[in-house]
Amino acid sequence: MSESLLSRIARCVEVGKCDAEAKYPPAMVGEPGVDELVRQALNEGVPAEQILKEGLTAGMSVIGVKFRDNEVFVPEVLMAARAMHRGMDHLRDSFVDGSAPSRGTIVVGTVQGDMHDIGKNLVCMMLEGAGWKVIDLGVDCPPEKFAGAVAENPGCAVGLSALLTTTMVNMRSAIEAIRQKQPGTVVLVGGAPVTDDFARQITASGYAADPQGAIELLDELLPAA
Ligand code: B1M
Repeated sequence: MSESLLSRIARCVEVGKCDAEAKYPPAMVGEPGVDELVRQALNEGVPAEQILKEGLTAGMSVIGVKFRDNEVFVPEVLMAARAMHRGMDHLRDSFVDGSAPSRGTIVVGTVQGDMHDIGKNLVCMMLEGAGWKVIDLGVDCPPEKFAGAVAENPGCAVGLSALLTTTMVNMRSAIEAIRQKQPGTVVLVGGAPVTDDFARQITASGYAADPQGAIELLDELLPAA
């Protein structure tokens, strides 16, 4: 039962079906969308992690492959991203229940030139759930924006996200600007094209492949007092 529900969520992300009221895609007018189906899954007790992985992210992976293969284009991907956000809104409370003690402050942003924020938002949500105070700078953040946030939050850690091979190089200048303001700042990097090796080259403190990896790396680099 919940398996087919998760497949329906994935399908709705793939085709950009946000909710029952949505007029897009025309073939699905009146049918439930991500909004209703994610709520239904939560009501049925499906764990938020499973909804995220087997529903929302699964749908986004399909659209990712189609985008790469030129089977769909930017408008379709934007519709899918919008639908995914609708689902993530419902999962936020499950990941961020406020029960974890404060672990410190982390500034997070997508680097300059890069507009991708779905993965970064997930990382922010999970870090909040793990007890971090997250300052989300958004997308397309120039080095000075990170440096400014670090100056305003002494002792904070920083998380940089990039999804493009052309923008991941901007992580280096962001790290330089951050460390100029606050030497020794712990800076994590992540995003699909980023690797451990690249992280070492740009003197990042570490690379995390996913939000859980980011939480564990922070625990390792900045152990709780
Ligand atoms: Co873009 N895009 N996109 N895109 N897009 C990719 C990244 C791409 C791989 C698609 C493809 O060709 N298959 C490709 C990059 C190729 C490359 O550089 N090698 C690409 C391209 C080329 C582009 C444009 C240049 C397309 C164009 O205009 N011709 C353009 C660039 C715009 C810009 O940024 N300047 C563009 C635009 C867009 C949209 C705006 C349409 C939209 C973004 C909407 C949004 O984010 N609000 C979009 C999308 C949605 C994608 C794909 C389909 C999905 C990305 C995504 O959200 N994944 C993507 C293909 C793909 O990845 N399959 C693609 C789901 C998300 C949960 O995963 O972001 O990887 P991800 O995050 C993961 C991990 O990476 C990690 O944790 C997350 C959760 O597990 N993580 C971190 C991320 N940040 C982290 C930070 C950490 C730790 C872990 O620590 C700090």
